[in-house]
Amino acid sequence: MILEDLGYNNKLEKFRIDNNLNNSEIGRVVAEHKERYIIRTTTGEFDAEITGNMRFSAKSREDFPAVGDWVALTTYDSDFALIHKTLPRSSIIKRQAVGQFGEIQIIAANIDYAFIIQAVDRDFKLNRIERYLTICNSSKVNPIILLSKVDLINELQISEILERIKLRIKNVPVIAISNETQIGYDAIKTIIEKGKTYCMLGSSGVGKSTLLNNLSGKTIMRTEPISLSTNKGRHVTSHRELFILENGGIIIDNPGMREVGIADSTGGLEITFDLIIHLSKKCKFKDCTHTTENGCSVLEAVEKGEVDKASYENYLKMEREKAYFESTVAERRKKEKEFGKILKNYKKDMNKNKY
Ligand SMILES: Nc1nc2c(ncn2[C@@H]2O[C@H](COP(=O)(O)OP(=O)(O)OP(=O)(O)O)[C@@H](O)[C@H]2O)c(=O)[nH]1
Ligand SMILES: [Mg+2]
Ligand SMILES: [Zn+2]
Repeated sequence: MILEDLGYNNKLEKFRIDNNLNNSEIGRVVAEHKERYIIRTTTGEFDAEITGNMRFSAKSREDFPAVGDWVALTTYDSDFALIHKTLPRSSIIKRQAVGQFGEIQIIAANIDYAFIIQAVDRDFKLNRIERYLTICNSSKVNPIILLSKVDLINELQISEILERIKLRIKNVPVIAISNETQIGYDAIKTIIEKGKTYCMLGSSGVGKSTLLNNLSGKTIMRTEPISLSTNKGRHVTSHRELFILENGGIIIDNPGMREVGIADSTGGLEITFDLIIHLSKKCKFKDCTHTTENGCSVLEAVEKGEVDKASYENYLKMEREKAYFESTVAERRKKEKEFGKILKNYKKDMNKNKY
């Protein structure tokens, strides 16, 4: 195994040399369990923790390693290591942490492509696809939509759903697949390249782990039928993990997500809803909210049916969510700053009192 097999590239190597990391080993985070990491290097797999220094200098969740990250580490024994640096990320997929406003959760780092997976059964929601797209678009990750479990419906129904997706979502590849019949697998296999990293996103039970198992030809992830009584996924996969396929592609499996909250989605909404953004430049008022204003080009286009109404509503909802997220983050920063000042003054007083 060489590092390139794990997705290592020239840019990372340049950083390693420029930062004199010659005395460290380089590895990739393949799994994380509550701040314990499993790192793959050229020599094997290591259980690892971050150094105290790294922990204390971390300002937010983003300063901790995540699955897919490249790290500099020192190995001890045959299976333990300490991580002292995270190498710069080419991309990072994140969402608003469930139940914690203003907090983000990192899904994975250094991802080239995301497979946004939705099953054709009760799981199918265009609004949710747009949500995942926004996250991918703000993360510099190329999205590919996989419509899964198409064995459950007939040809006509499949083309109807594909048509509905295409009406609302342009310029994103959509592949209809079945893990039962393996229809669509050829198309997926032509997309998966050696040394590139793919991340699977989707609700519980859509068939992410089944797809991974089938592509690898091995049962590397446990899969289970969805409980029929509640009709909800059972969250069979409990943690993120990175695997290398035989053709050299690198895939990250994720636990199913129930909520996909928009975190700081710089540019994400603009790309996902480019038509709306384009129209909004022609609105009469510069600060148009596209809700009630006269002379709003967006509203006009919605009325004429040129912009899908549901898509427009989804856009407004995510815009509000983003604004709320940003204000919560700003609020917290302010509080932290105030607390910092108190601490500083306190230390000053302590020093004064010494003399
Ligand atoms: N009919 C049909 N069933 C499928 C297909 N793919 C997966 N399943 C079934 O759906 C159930 C859930 O599949 P998993 O692969 O565990 O789903 P998952 O997305 O990994 O779920 P989590 O790990 O909970 O996020 C299993 O019973 C699979 O056998 C498919 O293409 N067609
Ligand atoms: Mg799974
Ligand atoms: Zn407007």
